[in-house]
Amino acid sequence: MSSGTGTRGGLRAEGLRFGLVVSRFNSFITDRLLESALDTLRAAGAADAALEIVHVPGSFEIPLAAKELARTGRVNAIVCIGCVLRGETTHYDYVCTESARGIMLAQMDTGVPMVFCVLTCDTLEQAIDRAGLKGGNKGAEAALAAIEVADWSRKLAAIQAGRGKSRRRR
Ligand code: INI
Repeated sequence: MSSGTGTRGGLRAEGLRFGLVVSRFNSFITDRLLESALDTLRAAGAADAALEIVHVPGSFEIPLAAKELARTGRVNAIVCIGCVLRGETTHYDYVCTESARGIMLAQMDTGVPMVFCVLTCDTLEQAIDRAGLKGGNKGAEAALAAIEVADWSRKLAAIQAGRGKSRRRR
């Protein structure tokens, strides 16, 4: 049980705008994640014109594209989609780490919420399970998270703008 007031994001997407930054690497997986994210956003009420997709070569390139998209001021939240599969070398670790860190830095720098839909899997089977088979589809989950954070971010920005006005009146 909790008491007091709270700000909670809703799960409706009318009037919200979304960016989707998608890696082409392992596109067999990322295409499925993207389709599921788009279906979920549309089902929640997002207009097609409110969905902006940016394609990048690999997950390593997601953070900068997300940051640049955020800076346009055209989106309320960004879904970052990629799939990194472990290989024989340590390349996997660098791509995963920098993609996650870069996305976090990009959202903290810009103030535009970004959700992490970069699968980091040991095997292709694990990725397939998370892109529509056994484990559901992480693209849909990420889209719901994006709607929620976009909504509360917009609500908190409105509160801050209201405070700014009342301070200026004093
Ligand atoms: N990028 C991925 O998104 N997934 C991978 O599994 C992957 N592997 O295995 O190499 C990958 N590498 C490419 C990387 O993201 C960059 O595009 C590349 O290093 C150029 O900067």
